[in-house]
Amino acid sequence: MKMRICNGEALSNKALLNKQQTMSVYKFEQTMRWYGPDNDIVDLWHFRQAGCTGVVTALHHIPVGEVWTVAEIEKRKALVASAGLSWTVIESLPVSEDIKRQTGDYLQHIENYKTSIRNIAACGLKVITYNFMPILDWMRTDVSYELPDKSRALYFNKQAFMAFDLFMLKRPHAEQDYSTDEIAGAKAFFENASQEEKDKLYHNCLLGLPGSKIPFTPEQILSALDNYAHIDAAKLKQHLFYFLQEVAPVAEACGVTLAIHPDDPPYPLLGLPRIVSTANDLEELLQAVPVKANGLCFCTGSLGVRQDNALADMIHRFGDRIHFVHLRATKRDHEGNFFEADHLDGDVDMYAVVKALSEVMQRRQVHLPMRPDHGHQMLDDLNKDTYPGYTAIGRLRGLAELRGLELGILRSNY
Ligand code: DNO
Repeated sequence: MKMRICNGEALSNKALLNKQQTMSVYKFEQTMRWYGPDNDIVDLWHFRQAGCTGVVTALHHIPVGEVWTVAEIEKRKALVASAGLSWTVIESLPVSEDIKRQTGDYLQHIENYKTSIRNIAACGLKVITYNFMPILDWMRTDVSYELPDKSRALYFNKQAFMAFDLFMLKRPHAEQDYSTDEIAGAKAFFENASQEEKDKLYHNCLLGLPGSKIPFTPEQILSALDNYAHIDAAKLKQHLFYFLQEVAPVAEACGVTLAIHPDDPPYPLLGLPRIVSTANDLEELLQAVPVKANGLCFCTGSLGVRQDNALADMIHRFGDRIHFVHLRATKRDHEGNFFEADHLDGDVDMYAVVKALSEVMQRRQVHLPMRPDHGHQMLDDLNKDTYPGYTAIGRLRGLAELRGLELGILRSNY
């Protein structure tokens, strides 16, 4: 009789099936991001139809730095519940620029952050995602990059970005950040681009933060950059660790976990420091405040842009502190440009990633919330005005593939 190994025990296929049906198997809690009732064209019920049990959302209407009240949190929670879903993760409870720079009202903002954490806990929510990227969140040079199958993806072209920085934004001293060859390449790129291509690049690079469709103006970016003139990576780290020392114990005490999102892309942009890009960065920030509440949002699309980030190893290494997972794959070329590939394609070894996460979940006996991060604009969504990366159909495809991958891994291992 053919035997299979389950948790070190040799079992027949039938015995294995019986065992799998009775034992607790820990798997992803499937979610998608929802931008809320006023901003998102994707209907809450569509998430359920895609197989989600929860959504990831935020109160984008509350200005950054202010308190999220219990009443506002409860209102959103009830709305999500009206479609039979739970509000699984907050993405994001944003950290103000004042906190990142330690200027102005930062102490008050930190107190407000603590109050929001307590209010979130009082409403029964458990995971808060945030990031510590100065000024900009994610950055792409093209948000409708046509793939061979005519679907559209997000794309980052280094030369295009340098051209934007040097010749459109005209950031003071930008040339000091690039080599002579890079500047020559960016110049050639710029000179060969049509006016339409330049306009598109300009618009994409100035796109507002997720949750807003209002682009930055160049003046806003330049003056915001000026405010970071004296903040290097070491200083920004100090600010992050100070923030964590203040807020993580509050989260720990009320049973909420904090999940920091890595830099996207994971290297400095526009001369701004980026400090959550590598395994060492993650190690340092976890050690700075060694409590469970100080944890990670493990985003494979962001971290995976760097070849030196060995994702499955990092999952094993930091597994105890991963509280939320974004699954996405990017494909890079030899020049460092990358586009967002299909979820099971690209440079991310998604099989190894899901297997490692699955092992972490069995060991910790938790169901980690996961969302398929981004998706291609495809089929009917090609004619809709959606948030870049957040179409319904592309994410539905991503989730379906990831769910199948996880099931295959679970059935062959447990
Ligand atoms: C992009 C997202 C990020 C993320 C924030 C978390 O699609 O993954 O915008 O939500 O960085 O604070």
